[in-house]
Amino acid sequence: MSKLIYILNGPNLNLLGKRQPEIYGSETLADVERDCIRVASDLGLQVRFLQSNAEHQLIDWIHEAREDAAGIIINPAAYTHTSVAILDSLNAFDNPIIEVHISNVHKREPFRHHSYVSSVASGVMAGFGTQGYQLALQRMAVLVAAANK
Ligand code: DHK
Repeated sequence: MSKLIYILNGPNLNLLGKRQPEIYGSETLADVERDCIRVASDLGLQVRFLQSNAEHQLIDWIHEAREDAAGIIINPAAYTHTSVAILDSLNAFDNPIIEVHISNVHKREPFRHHSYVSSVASGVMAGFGTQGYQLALQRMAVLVAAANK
């Protein structure tokens, strides 16, 4: 059976493609989901692709992932820079975590340079546009295979 990867997206990412396209590009979140499903299937993985503007909902999905996910790819969006609660929930997840940012947060305002999530992530993708999700899935496939050796 193919392993399940949760791909979680935080606040405002529902507006992807419409919001600040000069920063986040013109692809919609539905486009990203479609590409992730295709790449995951080529890698022998399954994805559960989710977005919420609510911190508690992201935390509930992270708790749910404890039951059935081999890994989590998360773009916590603005919660990256503020949420100890999301960090705590990720600390309760035992499988690999990859953090994704569409933009290069290090090139942007100083408040975006700190991430609460990075301390628990195996790796961080930033500035690769929406392609970062596909690159994260490729890396996740390697981490999941290594964990099952
Ligand atoms: C998305 C957001 O909404 C911002 O709050 C983060 C992240 C960066 C991104 O690049 O995907 O600072």
